[in-house]
Amino acid sequence: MTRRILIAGNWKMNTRSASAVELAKAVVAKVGENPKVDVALCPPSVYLAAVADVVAGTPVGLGSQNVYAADDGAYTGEVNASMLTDVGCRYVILGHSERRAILGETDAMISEKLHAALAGNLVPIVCVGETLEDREAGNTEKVVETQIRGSLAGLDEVRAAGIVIAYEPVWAIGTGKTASPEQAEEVHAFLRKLLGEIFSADVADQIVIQYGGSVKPGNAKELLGQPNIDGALVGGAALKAEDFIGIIEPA
Ligand code: G2H
Repeated sequence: MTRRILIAGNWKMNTRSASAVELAKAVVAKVGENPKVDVALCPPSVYLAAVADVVAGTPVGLGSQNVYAADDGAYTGEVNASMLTDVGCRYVILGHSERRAILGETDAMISEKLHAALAGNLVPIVCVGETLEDREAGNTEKVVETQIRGSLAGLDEVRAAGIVIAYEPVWAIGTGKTASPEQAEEVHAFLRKLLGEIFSADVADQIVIQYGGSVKPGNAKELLGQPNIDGALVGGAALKAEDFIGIIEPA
């Protein structure tokens, strides 16, 4: 098993140029030169270049929160994978539940983005997760399976081994309610088994599956201690360097 923990900060639509640079500098300084885990920062796209300057030559990776699945052309307002690698991105978050819910992203759209990201040498972080309604109706596994099968459609085994999945139960996002380590592990184990069925057990064993949803210093260690939880996608707690570091250090 070669999985390495990945802690990624999803800054969502927060910060300004000065605070983005300040936050990135504080994280870089605390992470040091030889972290035990992989670390990435995903600022708003307008600040990618500024944060890229800060993380260049350090172990901290850069990620985008979205990508458009087309080559250059008449797509007003959009940014493609080639542009993201050009400014120094290594990762791209795809299908975050906020984009699914607010911007109407579907599994088919996420699958197109996934293929564009991989063609552009980006590591996709594909988000899946159920709503409270889904969970209470006993549909968690069915919902995440549909999202996984749809979002990863057409993906081959070789490329699958290099992707990242983020399990983010919608009811735990920004609500302060975290899935218990047991609740999260149950879904992560299901996802690993599902990935084994779609690809192979060997590929499933290599795929990093992050947990996301109100991760903070106080709950990270226990979550990350679960056998199938390989990292965290962190929102609110990634906006304060000391909180973000408090998640990375014990990981
Ligand atoms: C889930 C997470 C980051 P938060 O959206 O992707 O945000 O940690 O604020 O729940």
